[in-house]
Amino acid sequence: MRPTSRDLLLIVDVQNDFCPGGALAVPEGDAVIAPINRSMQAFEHIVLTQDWHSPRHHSFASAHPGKQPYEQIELDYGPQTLWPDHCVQGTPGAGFHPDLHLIRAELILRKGFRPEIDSYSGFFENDHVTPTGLAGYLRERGITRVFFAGLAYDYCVGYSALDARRLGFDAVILRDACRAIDLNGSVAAIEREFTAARVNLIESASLLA
Ligand code: VGL
Ligand code: ZN
Repeated sequence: MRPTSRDLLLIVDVQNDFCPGGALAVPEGDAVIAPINRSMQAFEHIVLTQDWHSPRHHSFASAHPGKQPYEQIELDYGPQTLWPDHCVQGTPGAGFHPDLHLIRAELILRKGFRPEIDSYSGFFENDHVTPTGLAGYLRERGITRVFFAGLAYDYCVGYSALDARRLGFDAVILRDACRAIDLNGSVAAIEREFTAARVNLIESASLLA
């Protein structure tokens, strides 16, 4: 599967807080870096997303007295899982992992900066209606298929891939270049949605074969 100029690699949230030692560490989060750096060689177009929260963001348990991380609450736009404080704007935890190759990235898209609303997807905030602008960017640049890698498989990668399909893009996840949080069956749940939405899963090695 050789990518063309109409394909783009979207690298999701490979930030210090999602890697071992970080505030919201994904198990083996840093294991995505080697396959991502290798996969970049196969792509003409590369975009990164960066989780970029205001201090006291409403997705943080610390913003809700009496609530603990990983509990779920209802916000105006529906259910929201509460997280430890993470990826706060300008902090080291919000930075990209130092081993990730950034040189060839054409765009860094920040998301989750509005204090009252979370944004798992790179395309829409968690109300599923407020766009980030990414779809317009991709369409203006003639991109028709998006390949996904990064963190976390069952949250920001998965939500982004599902939104890509809703917006009419083909979506392919590089499975070995992602790691999951796996909270309350979140991997099994999102994989059912991948099947229904025709999000494809491949191994990154098949890009360079
Ligand atoms: C993410 C939870 C909260 C992710 C971001 O990048 O998957 N997950 N914020
Ligand atoms: Zn976040």
